[in-house]
Amino acid sequence: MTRSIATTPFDDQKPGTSGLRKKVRVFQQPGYAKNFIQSVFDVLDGFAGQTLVLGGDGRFLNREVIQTAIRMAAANGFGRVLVGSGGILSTPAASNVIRKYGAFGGLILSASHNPGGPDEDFGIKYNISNGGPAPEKVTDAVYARSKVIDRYLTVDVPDVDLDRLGSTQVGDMTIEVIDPVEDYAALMEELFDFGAIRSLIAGGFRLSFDAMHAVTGPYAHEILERRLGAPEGTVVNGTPLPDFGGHHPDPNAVHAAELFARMFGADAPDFGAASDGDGDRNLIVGRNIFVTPSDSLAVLAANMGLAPGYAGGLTGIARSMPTSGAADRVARALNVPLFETPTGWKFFGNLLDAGLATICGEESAGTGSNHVREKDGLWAVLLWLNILAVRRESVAAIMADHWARYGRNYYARHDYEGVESDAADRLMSELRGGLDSLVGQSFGSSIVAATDDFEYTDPVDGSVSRAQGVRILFETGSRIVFRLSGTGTSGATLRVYLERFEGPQGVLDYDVGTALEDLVEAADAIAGIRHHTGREQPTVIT
Ligand code: G16
Repeated sequence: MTRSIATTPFDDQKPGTSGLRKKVRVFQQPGYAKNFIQSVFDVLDGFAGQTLVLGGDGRFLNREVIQTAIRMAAANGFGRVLVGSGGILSTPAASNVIRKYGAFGGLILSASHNPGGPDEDFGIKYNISNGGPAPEKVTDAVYARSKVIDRYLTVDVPDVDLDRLGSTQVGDMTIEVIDPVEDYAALMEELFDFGAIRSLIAGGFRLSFDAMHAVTGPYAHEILERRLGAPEGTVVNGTPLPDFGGHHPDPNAVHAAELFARMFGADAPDFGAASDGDGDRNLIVGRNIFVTPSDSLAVLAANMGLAPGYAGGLTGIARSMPTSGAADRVARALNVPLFETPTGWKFFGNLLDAGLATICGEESAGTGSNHVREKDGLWAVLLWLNILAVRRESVAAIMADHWARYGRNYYARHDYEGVESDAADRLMSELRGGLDSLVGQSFGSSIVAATDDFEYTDPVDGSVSRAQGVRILFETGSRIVFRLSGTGTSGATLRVYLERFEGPQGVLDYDVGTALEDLVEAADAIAGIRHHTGREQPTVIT
């Protein structure tokens, strides 16, 4: 019944920061998704008879590729596939299912916060048995294989009914269609004090969660409204749609503008939050206050012990390099190590597996812990709620208290999206070429103390990742980081990360834009952003 189908390679199947992301039209080319999935299977060893987890964020093409992957998994010799009903599994829920059921790995179909629909984005990523994204050595091998692949394996069977829970057979392989929410909700109940959050909400605390018509809708309805008693309507845009209702499911001030308006408007709720396409990112907004992801990581780390799942304390904190140093100060106060990794959740996996870090976070709205091996949007929301339920203070009061204790890292990321790739490459290579001569130069009142191109040696397996972002460090402690995004699907996105630190005795209530004005000027002077990109302004500021 297994058929081997001849195919020819595509030359553009290099996984980026998080799996293979391309336009839907690219994935619709005959053989494109199949080549990639077969390339993944071809570089894996020892999965005969084992379990594969399958699910996605429900975007356009999700169901079709799930059916394809089921046939290919059967043909390649997997023993069992666990698939979320409707083809749905959020990224953190998939990570949990992989771990809980001892699966060999999983395929997660998502392009995360990128828009969906026939003219938008699709993606496939492979996660390994610890539930985390495949490390670079695996993704590099997949890319190498994709360049020479000459056949894929499949079976001729009808589509599996993804909307009926239960088991069926495809050849020798069992397919189990599982409830995508149940295992995840049970894990959240283990980690957090649902009783305390329920009584906070019952006492009149109001919250608003924007699921952005993406995967977290069903999870948030179940957990926030059914289990925690928040009134119906707390979750908005709660039905996953193949095109996310025409929006970018990217939880930031631009794409979650309605939530921002609600939280900064008259009669704002006490707490606002949102998640992205596949449910691994989070946005936290208090009444009249936006909490940057870097600050959120620091506050969560400092207060985590208030949640029952973390009452034993932390072993360490990890952040990606461009994430602000706010968490570093918390690590110092807690006397635990701080790990600085390149961008990409995959770099946290080894630290979490080795028990070196308990909480990890990134400036790109991703925070998570050792409960799974992915960042986790609803987890961050629930940890915030647990902290608020214990401290009974407003988000603004918690932030003010945090800054007064640790100081404040003013922080912003400026993205220049859709820049012509050659221009972006030129900008980066000129910047790299001139790094040494920058040291000692003044920009405004700031003098450059050091520069480098970030390099990371994994403390667990010793693997080295080079050229992970250019850092300009000023004598004042301010910092500018430049790197190109590894998740875009058209042109290049230049990311410029700006950070300025004020100690506990400094000015802690500047407007962020004003606080960073000089650094914005310096960034342009150093990298020639206007000159290379032709842009006067960033596309998005987060
Ligand atoms: C992915 C990765 C994150 C990374 C982010 C941005 O997030 O999982 O670790 O920080 O992309 O990466 P880049 O700056 O290269 O675009 P997601 O939510 O898109 O999967």
